[in-house]
Amino acid sequence: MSDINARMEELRKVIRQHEYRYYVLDEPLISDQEFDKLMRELVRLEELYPELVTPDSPSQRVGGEARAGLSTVVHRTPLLSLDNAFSLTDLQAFDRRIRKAVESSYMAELKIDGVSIALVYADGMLVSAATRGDGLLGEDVTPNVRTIKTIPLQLRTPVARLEVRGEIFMPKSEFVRLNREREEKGERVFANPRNAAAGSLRQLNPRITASRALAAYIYDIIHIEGENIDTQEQALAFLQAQGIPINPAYRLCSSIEEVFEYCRQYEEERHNLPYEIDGAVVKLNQYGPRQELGQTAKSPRWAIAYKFLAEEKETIVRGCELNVGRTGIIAPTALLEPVSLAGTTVSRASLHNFDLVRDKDIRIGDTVVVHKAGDIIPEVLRPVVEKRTGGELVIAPPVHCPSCGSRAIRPEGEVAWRCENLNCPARLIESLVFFASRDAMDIDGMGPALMEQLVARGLVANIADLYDLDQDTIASLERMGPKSAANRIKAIENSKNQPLHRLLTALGIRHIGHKTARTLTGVIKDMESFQTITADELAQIPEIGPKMAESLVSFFREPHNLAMLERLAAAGLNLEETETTESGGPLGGQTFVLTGTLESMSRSEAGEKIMALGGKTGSSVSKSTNYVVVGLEPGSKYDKARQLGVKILSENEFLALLYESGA
Ligand code: 1X8
Repeated sequence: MSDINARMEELRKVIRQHEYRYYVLDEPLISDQEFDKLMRELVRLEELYPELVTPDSPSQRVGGEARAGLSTVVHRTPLLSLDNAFSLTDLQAFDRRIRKAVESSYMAELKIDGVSIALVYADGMLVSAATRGDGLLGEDVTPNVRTIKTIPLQLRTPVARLEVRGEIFMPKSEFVRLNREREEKGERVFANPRNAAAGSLRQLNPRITASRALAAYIYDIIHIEGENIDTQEQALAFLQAQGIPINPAYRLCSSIEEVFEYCRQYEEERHNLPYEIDGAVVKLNQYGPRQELGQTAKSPRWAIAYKFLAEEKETIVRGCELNVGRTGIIAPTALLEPVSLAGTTVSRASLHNFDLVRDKDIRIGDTVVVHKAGDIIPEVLRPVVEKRTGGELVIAPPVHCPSCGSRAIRPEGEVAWRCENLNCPARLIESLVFFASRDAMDIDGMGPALMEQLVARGLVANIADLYDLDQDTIASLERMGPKSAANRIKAIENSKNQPLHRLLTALGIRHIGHKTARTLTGVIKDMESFQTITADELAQIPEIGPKMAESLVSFFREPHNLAMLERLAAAGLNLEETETTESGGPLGGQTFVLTGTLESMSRSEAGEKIMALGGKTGSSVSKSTNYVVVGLEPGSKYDKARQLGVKILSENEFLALLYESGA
């Protein structure tokens, strides 16, 4: 029975982690099928042993609200979609229908490829921001939208009520930056700026939204009290005067021919814009005629979207290059017969990973269809199978790392093939910076700039080489005097005494972060034992999953890694766990003070949750307080926290922290 209870507890924990990755981070580690399998096992066990069902089990909200934390908003006016025109002929037909009924000029605007949003200002204050959802029910993303800098929280000249619609989007440059960062971390990349914007907006934790440079254009006033507006032109002027961002690329057109010209112009110029558009929106300028025409169940009769053709070209795959990223990911890149596409000549395209190559069945010699993700990043969409000659070569996953020759490994459940050699030249700089970082060996002053110099000059080719550096060598680097060099040497020397869990963290083994390293060294107290332990034995340790176990074993089997560990030992590094584990739990050692009324739970519930995760609650704010959680109408503790610079959490941020900690 206790075995069954333990299994159920494990399932709940694993499912919660996967839910968090899926719903909050938008970064699932496993397929939907694998997830369903875990959930089915849990539900089956709970049916067999109903007395073991816990109220907080993930099974208790199956089919319930999906996105933990985001609540639903009813749109007072539904968000409609637009009819599409795929050609100028379609536009002409639209114009004829309009002219039969009413007379009005047109407003032509760009169609932004982002996420539709509905904003409500009451008495001049932003009170609600919701996604489109199904048009009737959207998701409340108010805290997230508040982090978007161009959206005013307050109108310049308040009106009683203002409801507007617009588009939140990710500029192309931010999309490229974010995807590059994610690829380096081994995370899935977003397919296009729209997905990236949606993923960033629908976060439980507004801090994640804030870290992504989202932008917005507002294009319609749905409802306004306290101001008269009769045309789209006036609407745009009003929005602009209020400090609300509008897209300046609009054009008032007195005939459909002028609209054609607008569409033609932007179809050509779209690649020079800093954001993605997928067409133009043509709407009647005057509100009176709009009202006369009305709407169908789905869309207004007075507007239409002219859709641009997606830019795709055919070319030939001439070869496949393997590149090793800083985190050891070995990624395939297609070498293409140069082809002009969306404004540039394309001769390479990322194939992302070998699963994708296999699923799309892309071969060397194939004629393929290419496009640009986010209008920027060339990608192979599919092979043109009819054009195969039989001489095409299948692209197989790598056996060895192309940079250092180590055996390539694919951790179970991951898309990436990896080089596990920590000292592979391609991975070296990143590994060194991580090794010295605060949570790891905490070697002060050894950041990227210094590490890059050390590697470029051939002074460091291995983590162990750090411990062979002398003061003169460091002093010879750029922007280094004898004094700062001496400080670096002292910091390196001091790091030799760090406890084993820090060293284990510093090695940067996949899935083994600071917390897991602590758990491990609570049981396995010297480095040597890690070299002989099996995956099965590791998996016996509570909180150590099969992925972690597999990752550890493969790390300690890699000959380059073993050679490096031997050198670290010879350099005199401490290889035993010396620090006793702090009070356990993800919030271990953290003190919280609560002030004001929380909406989602009582204060005592909040206290219980904090304690269940190993944290403590305090009644007064001091310098040793880690967090002050601020609810509605907070008291003087809030001011005290601000005075002392104690970290302040909104209720949403607090919930996100609890969730991340497994509550
Ligand atoms: C969607 C969009 C509209 C506009 C721009 N971008 C969009 N994605 C616009 O009106 N300028 S209107 C719209 C809709 O009504 N579904």
